[in-house]
Amino acid sequence: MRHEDAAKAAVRGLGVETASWAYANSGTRFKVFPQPGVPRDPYEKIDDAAVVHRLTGAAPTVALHIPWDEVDDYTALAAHARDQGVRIGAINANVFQDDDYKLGSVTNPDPGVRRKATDHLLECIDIMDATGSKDLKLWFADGTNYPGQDSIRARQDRLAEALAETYGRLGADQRMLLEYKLFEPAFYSTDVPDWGTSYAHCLQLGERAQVVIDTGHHAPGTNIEFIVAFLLRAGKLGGFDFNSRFYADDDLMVGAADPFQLFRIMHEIVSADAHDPAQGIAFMLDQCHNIEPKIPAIIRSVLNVQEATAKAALVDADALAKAQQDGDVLGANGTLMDAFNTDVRPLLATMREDQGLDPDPVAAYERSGHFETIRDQRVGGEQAGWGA
Ligand code: PSV
Ligand code: MN
Ligand code: MN
Repeated sequence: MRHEDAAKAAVRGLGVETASWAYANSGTRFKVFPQPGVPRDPYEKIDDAAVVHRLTGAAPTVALHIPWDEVDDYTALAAHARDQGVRIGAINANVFQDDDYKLGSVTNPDPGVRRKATDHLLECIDIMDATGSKDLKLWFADGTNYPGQDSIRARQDRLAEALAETYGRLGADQRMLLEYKLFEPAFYSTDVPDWGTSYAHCLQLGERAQVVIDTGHHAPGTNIEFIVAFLLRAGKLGGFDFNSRFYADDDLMVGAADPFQLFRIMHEIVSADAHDPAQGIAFMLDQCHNIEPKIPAIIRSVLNVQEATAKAALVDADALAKAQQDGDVLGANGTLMDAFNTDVRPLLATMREDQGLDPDPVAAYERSGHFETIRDQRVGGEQAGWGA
C-alpha cells in the first residue's frame, strides 16, 4: 500500500469520542461565559455530538458524565443517540461535587461516605447496562491538602477496596478505565496522581481494568509518549482524554498547544497498530470550550487528531527501523520529522470526499445554518457542572 493510502486507512478507522459536557456552558472558577444555543438537556448534547459525527464521519460515540447527564430513562437516551446516528461511549462517574466529598470519596476516612461513593460507581455500571456503554471511566479528586491530614497508606487501602468492589460488578464485556491526575483539587497529595499508581491498581484488579491518559494531567515536560509506549506494551492502555495545556489542566483543544506532542503520541499508537478499533483504545476529547464556539471547536479537535494520526501513519517505518538498527541517530530523527512536517490536509480532504463528506467540516458547519437554528430554538442552555 502507498504511504498515503495507509495514512487514509489509518484515519478512516479511527473513532474520536466527544464528551457531552464539552457542548454545555463551562468556564474557569472565575467566570462562566454563557453561549447562545447550548444544549438544555442530555438529549440536546447528544444532538450536537451527532452533528459533529455527521460532518466529520469520525465521532461515532459520546461520553456521558453522571449526574451531569442524569435522565429518568437511560434506555430511551441510548435509543435517541442511535436515532441520531451515534452511540453512548464511556460513562464518567462523578464523586467530586458533593459536600460529603470534602475529605475524599472512596478514600474518605468516613466509611459512610465511602459507601455512598462506591454506590455511585455501581449505579454508573447500571447506566452502562442500560445504554450499552462498555467503559466505566473513573477519576477521583481525592487527596489531601496538608501533610499529616490523613494516612496516605490507609487511603490507598480504601481506594483498592472500592475499586475491587466496583470491578467485581462489571459485566464480562465492560471495562474500568482509571484516570490519574498530578494535582488539583488536592494540592499536597493526590490518591491517584500518576500512571504508575493507576497501573498498579489496574494490575491488581485484573484484565478489564486499564489506565486512561488525560494529556493535561502531567507535570510540565513529562514524556507522555513514553507512558503510552509502556502501557501499550503491558496491555494496560485503555484510552485517552485528549486536550492540550500550556500550564496545568487547561482543557484546551487537543493539538492546539503542542501538535508535535500529539504526533509523537499518535506515532506510538500507530507504530503498535493500536489505532485499530479492534485494540479497543478509546480516543476521547476531554475539553472545555469556554470562549470559542463549541461545535466548531470540537470539529476542529477531531480534525487535529486525524491530522496527527495521518502524519504518524506517514512515518516510513522501514527507513526508521533501519536507521535505528544502524545507530543512525540523525537519520532516525529525520525520518520522524519528515512525516511530522508533511502537510496532510489535502490528503485528508480527498479522504473525506471519498467518504462523501465535505472536505472542510468546519466550513461546512458554518454554512449549515445549524448554529442559527439552535440559537433561536434553545433558550437557557445548560452549564456543564464543571469549572463553574
Ligand atoms: C478531571 O480533571 C477530568 O479530567 C476528569 O476526566 C473529569 O471527569 C473531567 O475532568 C471532567 O471534565
Ligand atoms: Mn479527564
Ligand atoms: Mn482534567
